[in-house]
Amino acid sequence: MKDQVLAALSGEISAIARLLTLAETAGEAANEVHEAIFPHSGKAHLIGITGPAGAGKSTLISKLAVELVHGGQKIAIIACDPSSPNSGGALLGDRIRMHELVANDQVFVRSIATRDSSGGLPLAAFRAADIFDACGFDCIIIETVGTGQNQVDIMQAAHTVITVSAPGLGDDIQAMKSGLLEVADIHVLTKRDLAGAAKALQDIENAVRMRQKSVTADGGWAPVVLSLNGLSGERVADLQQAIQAHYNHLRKANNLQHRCHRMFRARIYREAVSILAQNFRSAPDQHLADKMDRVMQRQLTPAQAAREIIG
Ligand SMILES: Nc1nc2c(ncn2[C@@H]2O[C@H](COP(=O)(O)OP(=O)(O)OP(=O)(O)O)[C@@H](O)[C@H]2O)c(=O)[nH]1
Ligand SMILES: [Mg+2]
Repeated sequence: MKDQVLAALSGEISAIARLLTLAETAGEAANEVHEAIFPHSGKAHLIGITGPAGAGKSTLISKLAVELVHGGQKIAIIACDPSSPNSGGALLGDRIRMHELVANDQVFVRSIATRDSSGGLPLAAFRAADIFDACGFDCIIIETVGTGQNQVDIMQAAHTVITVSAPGLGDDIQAMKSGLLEVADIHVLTKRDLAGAAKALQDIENAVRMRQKSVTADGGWAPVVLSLNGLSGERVADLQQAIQAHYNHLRKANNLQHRCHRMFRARIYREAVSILAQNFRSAPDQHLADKMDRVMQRQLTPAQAAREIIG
């Protein structure tokens, strides 16, 4: 394992791929890899991109990655697949759309199945991000589908948070406004070539402006709203500039430190929840049955039973 870690740290692609596979399997080996890698991480720019299914995230990320590579950066893309029975197509779709990137050795695309029951981003995605970071990738993009609270929570684990929406998504945009507005640094409306794009952009701008009135500015960063066409690449350069501007902003004063606090708080919380769930699941059946009986007889509250089971 030590040799593999050293090979990966020196940038050897096959060694990186093996570590990524190991990191995805929950258990001792995954922990060992992560513990060896983590001290070498902390240099990359982590970008979280989220939005409703089919909004155009992967199409945009492909174009964005090409721009970033032209700017001299080495890019990793982590696409999270919700691994529902219907999502096989979406994952395959991502692979096809990102196909143009496969030939480019400055871009590494990795799909990760979201297996955890909460439906959120799996911790494995962040382990993967740490591996890419330690192994010399400058910029790591994590794509997740969704608009709910899980995404809001987990997106706090990125340096720069970007929402992607598109005309005609209606309620999805509403849902996104409620939570992600609070955490997103950049709001992208893609598919600006479609009817209704101007109105959808206006809606997002209004929602962002309302939020700014009610919340004190995040270290002075005013969220950017922009529209582009992910298929043709029109105005993708504007997004690249906004990302760079946000990163420059983070590097001023204590902003990066504040953001990193927020990032690790979100991650530690998720790790803690995962450990507790694991403890619960590994409790012996008999132990669980005993507690259940006592709850049924009103000798224990469910909360007392939970505390006794988790220990
Ligand atoms: N007209 C138009 N179509 C677009 C644009 N961007 C993406 N699309 C199309 O929208 C569809 C969905 O694009 P994806 O990039 O797969 O969207 P996604 O958000 O990654 O989808 P999931 O990962 O499945 O949630 C595809 O058919 C794209 O070709 C755009 O700017 N204009
Ligand atoms: Mg996608």
